[in-house]
Amino acid sequence: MSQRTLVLLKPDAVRRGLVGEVIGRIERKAGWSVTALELRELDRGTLETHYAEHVGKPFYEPLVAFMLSGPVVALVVEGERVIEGVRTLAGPTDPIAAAPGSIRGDFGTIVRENLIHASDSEDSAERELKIFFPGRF
Ligand code: YYY
Ligand code: MG
Repeated sequence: MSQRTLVLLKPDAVRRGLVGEVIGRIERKAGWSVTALELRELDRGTLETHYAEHVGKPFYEPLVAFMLSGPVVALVVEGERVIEGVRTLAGPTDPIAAAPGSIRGDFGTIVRENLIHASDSEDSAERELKIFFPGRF
C-alpha cells in the first residue's frame, strides 16, 4: 500500500549537520522516495496547528521554543507503508528508550531534541501534509 507521510528534520538535526544522514536512511529504503523538500523557519501558528493535540501540556511551550530555535527541513516521503516505516526508522519519542540503529536511538539523548517528526497515522499524514505543503497534497 503506497502512502505519503510528512517528515520534519528538527532544528537539532539541522544544527548538527545530520540532514544528509537522516534523509539517506529514508532514501535507502527500497521503493521509497522524497517527493518534496524544503528548509524553512516555522512560526507559532503553524506549530500550534501541527501540535494541536499537545497544546496546554507541560512540555508544549518548551517544545515550541525549540522548534522555533532554527530552521527545519520539511519533506514528503512516498512509498510502501511509509507512515509506519518512518516511525520505525525514527524510534520511540524518548531517544534513550530508542534502540541503537534507529535515528533517535543513534543520535539523541534529550526527549525534546529528538531530531525527527513523522506522521503517526493516515489521518495525521493527511492533516500534516496540508499544513506544511498546502495546495500540493
Ligand atoms: O510523535 P512523537 O514525536 O514521537 O511524540 P509526541 O508524543 O507526539 O510528542 C511530540 C514531541 O513533543 C516529541 O517529539 C518531543 C516533545 N515531547 C517532549 O518534549 N516531552 C514529552 N514528555 C513528550 C514529548
Ligand atoms: Mg506525535
